Amino acid sequence: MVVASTTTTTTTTTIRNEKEQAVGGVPVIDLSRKGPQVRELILKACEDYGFFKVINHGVPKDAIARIEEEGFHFFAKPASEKRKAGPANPFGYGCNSIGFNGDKGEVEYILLHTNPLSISQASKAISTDPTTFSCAVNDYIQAVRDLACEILDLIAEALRVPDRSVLSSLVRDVDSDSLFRLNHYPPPGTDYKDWSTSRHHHRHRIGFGEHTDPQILTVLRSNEVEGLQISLDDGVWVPIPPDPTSFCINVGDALQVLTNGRFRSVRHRAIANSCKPRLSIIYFGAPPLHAWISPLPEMVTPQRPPLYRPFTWADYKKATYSLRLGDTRLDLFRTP
Ligand code: GA4
Repeated sequence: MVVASTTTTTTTTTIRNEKEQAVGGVPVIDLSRKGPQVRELILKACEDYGFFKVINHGVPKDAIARIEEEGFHFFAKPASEKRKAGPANPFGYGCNSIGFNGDKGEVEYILLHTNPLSISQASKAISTDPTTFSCAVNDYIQAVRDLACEILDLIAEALRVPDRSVLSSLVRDVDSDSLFRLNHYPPPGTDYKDWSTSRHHHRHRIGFGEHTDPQILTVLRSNEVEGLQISLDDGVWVPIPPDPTSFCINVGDALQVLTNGRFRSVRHRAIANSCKPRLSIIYFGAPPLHAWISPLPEMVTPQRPPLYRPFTWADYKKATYSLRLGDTRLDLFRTP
């Protein structure tokens, strides 16, 4: 029997209808249960939510603990030290500024390309022990890439695509443009940067503003501090309860295109209201820059003509960086 439960938050609101039952939770899928049910559950979660949690995922505890320790160690350094690893252009250390078009958030981060050569280069500016840092990053990336690929293979099977590695091969490609990110959300009032911070406690202190992820599949792990929220169709923000033992998986824009709109790349954001620091560790599985992205032939029928025109991942990235965080960039690639 495959176990798919729904996460719940403690709420005083009475559950009145089916729609509200979804509030406060996304499906939780146990990956240790192999077989046809697991892929059907993943398929349904990608269609209905674009977001789900996986448990018994096979990523070694030790790989998670090592990268978490490196992350907290780095962010605890003085601002002047951290700045030596920045500014993020887009890679490196960034503080409050997201992207190049004026987006701001109560967050500091390290953004890296997953190519081992760029990791070893970047590590020199990030750590006084670059080998330990880059080993922790590389081991973690290897484990979560395997997880992402396992999920993508199950998705391809569930969609009855003859080549089950059609999606995972994009992410596994040596030229894959996959990224790795550490986001640190300090508690309100913390002086984590040189200039003064607002000490007012806003109800919604935005850590990372609402957006969709451009890539194929995102694998996120956070510590025990809440903050992640996803947006439902009716504009309701649903908090995703933190669970350091599970991974949050979400569909990216490229997978929405590949499935011809069958899967949803869901808007999400991070709120930084907690009195405890939140650390999220994120892997964005992406194709190579030269790869063409278009709806898979199996997803196109006379009843469901292609919703998007073919484009390369390089085209999409360019569009992504020319727009603001919250913009709906997929609209630029829709068929007339
Ligand atoms: C959102 C998802 C990933 O974190 C990211 C972000 C990227 C960046 O921080 O450099 C972007 C953002 C993200 C989408 C719009 C553009 C690009 C900041 C921004 C304003 C690394 C990504 O690939 O796209």
